[in-house]
Amino acid sequence: MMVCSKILLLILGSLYAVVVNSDNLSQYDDLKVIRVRPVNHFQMISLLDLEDDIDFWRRPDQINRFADLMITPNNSQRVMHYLSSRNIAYEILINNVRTVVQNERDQMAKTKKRLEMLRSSDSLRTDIIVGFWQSYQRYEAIENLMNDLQNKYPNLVAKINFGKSFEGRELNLMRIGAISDDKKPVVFIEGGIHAREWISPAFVTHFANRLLTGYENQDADIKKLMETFDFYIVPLLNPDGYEYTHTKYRLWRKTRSIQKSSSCIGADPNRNFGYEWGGEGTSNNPCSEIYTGTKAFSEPEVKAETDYIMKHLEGRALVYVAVHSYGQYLLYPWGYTDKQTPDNDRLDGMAKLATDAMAKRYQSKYIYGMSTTVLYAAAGAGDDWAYGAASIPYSYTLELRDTGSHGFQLPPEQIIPTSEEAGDGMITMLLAIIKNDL
Ligand code: 0X9
Ligand code: ZN
Repeated sequence: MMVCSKILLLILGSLYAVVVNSDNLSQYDDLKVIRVRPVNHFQMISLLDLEDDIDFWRRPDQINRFADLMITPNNSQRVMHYLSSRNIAYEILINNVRTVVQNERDQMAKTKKRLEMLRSSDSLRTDIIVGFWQSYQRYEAIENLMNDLQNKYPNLVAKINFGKSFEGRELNLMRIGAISDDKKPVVFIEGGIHAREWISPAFVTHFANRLLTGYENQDADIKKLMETFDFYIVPLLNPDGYEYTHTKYRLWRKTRSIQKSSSCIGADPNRNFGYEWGGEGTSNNPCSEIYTGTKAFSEPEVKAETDYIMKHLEGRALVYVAVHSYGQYLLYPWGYTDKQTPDNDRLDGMAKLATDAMAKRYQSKYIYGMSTTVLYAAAGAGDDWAYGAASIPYSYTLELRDTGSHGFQLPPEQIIPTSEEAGDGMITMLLAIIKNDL
């Protein structure tokens, strides 16, 4: 009897583990990412026709420019046939997404072990913060980092709540800057709007820490930035989606809002801003990865951020940078039309300086330019809203590493180098803005 109930407990226990740990690796089995390059208008339109059913890791937009799409065992035959009947050539970028997810997990587990060992050794206790960027962190750890930084640098950091996510998580940002009697111009940095782009919150928090340690160590450039600007840094704008990528499905992009009209979940928060909402490069199909949401600002995360900027930072915000991945681009408006903004030369000049700086440390090549020219048209994104509606003159989208070999699953050992080079670009650009404008 005793043995029977033990066995029953064991069975129930393993069943529980399967249910709870539903981010089963087998769901990534034989998912492939292929790269296609449309060479004429017909091929381009044919690819765009696939958009509502297929997860485009990089959207097709222009002839001769590549697009990356993820195909599943269910649709691969159909897609291959579709491509070959239209003479669209492809190459395999990731042969099995499962392997990439598995590698990422293994590496994160190893780092976790190493850090646990470090934690137990007293002498190294103070260096623990360094471990934060050796792996990708969960929502709670990011929250704790903000608390730790605020406690460590009470005169330089304030953690500020600006709303709640759809599932009720707190949305917090850090205000960072040297104390000043004057109202300083603001640099607003938005991280983690797309759930699966894990390098974004990692870089943004690394940059916050770089500002603080640089100021503490009297680094002249950083001192200048900290005395000139107030930084408002949102590490994770889409915590619901982000947590979902850690627990259920690594490749989730959107928010997690429940839709009245569909069983599909979430909207693309970077199609949900109220500037040219619903224009080019968006979808009104709730199942699409680029779903606009039911109306502009329908997503509480986007609403909270934009309300905060309008209410507290209007007229002061000088720079807005939305941090994404992947592709290595520094983009500026417009993203909804191929017309240039009146500030094109200024935006372009700063982007050139930043990308030159980003190449210095590790020779990483970042392409810069207007969104619609170098990438694709996508309306309702944060950068267009910041420039067009909030009148923030320097508005950018930074797409971090890599150029496709790992895509969203950038290996954790690249967190620090990526953050270092991106930080170099930010610092150079902000110093140039001070020289030019203030
Ligand atoms: O499509 C997006 O939202 C961004 N790329 S991502 O692969 N991270 O999803 C690019 C947005 C560029 N800005 C505009 N189109 N306005
Ligand atoms: Zn993104």
